[in-house]
Amino acid sequence: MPFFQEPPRLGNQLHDDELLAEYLARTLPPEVLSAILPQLEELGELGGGRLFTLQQADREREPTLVQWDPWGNRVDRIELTPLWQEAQRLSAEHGLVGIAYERRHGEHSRVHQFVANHLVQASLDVYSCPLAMTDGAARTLLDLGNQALVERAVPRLTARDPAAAWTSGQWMTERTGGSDVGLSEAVARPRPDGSFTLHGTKWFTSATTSEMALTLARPEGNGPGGRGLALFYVETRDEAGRPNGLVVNRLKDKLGTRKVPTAELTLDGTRALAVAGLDGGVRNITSMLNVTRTWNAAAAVWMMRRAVALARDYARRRVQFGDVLARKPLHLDTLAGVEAELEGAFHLAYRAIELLGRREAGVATEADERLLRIVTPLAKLTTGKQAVEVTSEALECFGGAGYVEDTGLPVLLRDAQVLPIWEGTTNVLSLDVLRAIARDRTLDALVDEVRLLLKGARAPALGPAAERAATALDHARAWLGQQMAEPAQLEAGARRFALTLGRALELALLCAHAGWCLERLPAGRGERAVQVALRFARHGADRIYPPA
Ligand code: MFK
Repeated sequence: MPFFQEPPRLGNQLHDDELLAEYLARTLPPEVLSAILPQLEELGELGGGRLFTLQQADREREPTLVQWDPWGNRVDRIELTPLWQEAQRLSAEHGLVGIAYERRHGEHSRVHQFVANHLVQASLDVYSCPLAMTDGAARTLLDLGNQALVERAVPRLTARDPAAAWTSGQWMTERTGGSDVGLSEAVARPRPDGSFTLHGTKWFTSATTSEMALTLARPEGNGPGGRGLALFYVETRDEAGRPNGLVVNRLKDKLGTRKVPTAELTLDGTRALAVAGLDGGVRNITSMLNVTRTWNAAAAVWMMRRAVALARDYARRRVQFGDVLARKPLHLDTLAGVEAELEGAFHLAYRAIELLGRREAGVATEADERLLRIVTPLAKLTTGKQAVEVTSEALECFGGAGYVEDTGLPVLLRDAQVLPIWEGTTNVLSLDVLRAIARDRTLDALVDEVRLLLKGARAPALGPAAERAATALDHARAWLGQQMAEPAQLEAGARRFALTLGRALELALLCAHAGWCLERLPAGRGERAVQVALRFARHGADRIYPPA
C-alpha cells in the first residue's frame, strides 16, 4: 500500500484554543461568559467545520464584474462567490458587527464581538474587510452625530436580518496616494437641494458590493490638503437598483485577498450628502480609520491562529526521520516560536479592543482614552508584521505542501501580506504614533500601563521577561528624548521606535496574563503562559539600533 499523507484537520475553534479560554476567563465576568458561550460554541464549530469545508470548495472561485446586461445597459454588478454569500448571511444573523452596537454586555461588548469574529473569520476569506468598514461607518456616523444619516444607515449597518442588512465601503485612496490622502482630486459640486454630486476616480475601493460608502471629496472652491476635503455619504444604487453615477472600471488583480472585490471606480455625478460640514474630511474619517485598524489587528491574530492551528495539527500527523514532527525538538521549537508571536499579538489586539469597548460604554477614564489613541496604531503596525512572519513560518512547517495551492495553505501568506499595507502602512502608522505622542501625552499613558501590567507579573519565573519589557520601553523613551531635536533622525527611526513600543507592550501583557494564569489556574496549568512569555522575551522587544 503506497503512502498518502493525511491532511491537517481543524476541530471546534473554541475548544482547541487554550489561550482564548484563559483570556475569556481572565477578562469577562462569569455571567457575561456564560451568556455568550453558546454562541461562541456554535461559531467555533462552524469555523473549524462547515465553513472550513466550504472555504476549501470555494478555493478557486473569485468575484466577477458584470459590466453590461444582455440588452446593452451598463450594470456594473459584482457577483460574489458562494462562500461570501454565506458569509453575508451568517455575519448579519450572528451580529458580527451588530453585537458592538446592541451593547448587551456593556464595556465587554467589543470583546464579545471580536471573539465571535475570531472563531469564524479565518474560514471566510477576508469577509472581515466589508465588516470592518461597515463597523467603521456606523461608528463614524454616530461620532459625527448627523441624526438623519444615523437614523437611515446605522440600523441597516448593524441589522441582524440578512435581507435588511447593509455593508459600507470606505473610498479614500486615489491615484494621488493612499497615504497622503490630502492630495485627493475628487470634487464635490453643490446642488440646489443641499446635496452634492461627486466627480473623480477612486483607485482602491474594497468590497465594492456595499450598499453605501463614506468617501472624501473637495467641495468646489475649498483649499488644498486634508482640511479642504469633506466627508460624504453615498448610497451606491438608486431605488431601481441602478448605479448612482458610478462606473466600475475594473477589479484589481491582487497578490491576495482575492475574494475581496477591490475595484477602481469613476464617480461621475454620484449623488452624495455631506456628513459633517464642508471641510475637515480627513479628521472626520479618523473614527473609521481607527475602527478598521482595530479590525486589522484582530484579523492578523485570527490569520496567525489559523496558520498555527493547521501547523500544530499537521505536526501530530506527519512522520519524518522516524517519528511525528510533534516529537522532534527542532520542529517543536519552531512551533513554540510562532505560538509566542501569535499570543503576543493576541494580547495587544485585544487590549485595543477592550479600550474601545470601554470608550463606547462611557466608562473610559482620561488615561484609557490616551492609551487607546496610541495602542490602536501600535496594535495595527505590530501585529501586521507578525502576521506575515508567522504565516510564512507556518507554511514552512508543511515543507513543500505549504507551497502548493490546492492544500489551501499559500493563501494564508498572501492574505496576511495585505495587513501591513492597507489601512495605513507600517511607516504611516509609525508616524501616527509620533503624532499621538506629540499631541496627546499618550506615551505617559503607555508607560503607566506597562508599569501596572508588570506589577501583576511578580512571580520569580517571569522576572527575566518583565525585565526585558521594562528595559525596551526605557530605551525607547530615552531614544525619543535624544531625537527630539533631530527631526530627520526621529522620522528615520520611527518604525523601529514604534515596533519597540508595540513589542514591549505585548511582552508586558504576556507577563501579566501569565501572572494571572499562575495565580488563578489549577496547579501546573499556568506554566504554559509563563513559557510563552519567556519565549517571546527571548525574541526580544527592543528594535532600536544602538546609537552610532
Ligand atoms: C484589497 C487590498 C488592496 C491593497 C490595499 C488597498 C487599500 C484599499 C483600502 C483603503 O484605501 S484603506 C485606507 C488606507 N488609507 C489610510 O489609512 C490613510 C493613511 N494615511 C494616514 O493615516 C495619514 O496619517 C493621514 C491621511 C491621516 C494624514 O493626512 P493629513 O491630511 O496630513 O492629516 P493631519 O493633518 O495629520 O491630521 C488631520 C487631523 O486628523 C488632525 O487633527 P486636527 O485637525 O484636529 O489637527 C489629526 O490629529 C487627526 N488624526 C490623524 N490621524 C488620526 C487622527 N485623529 C485620531 N486618530 C488618528 N489615527
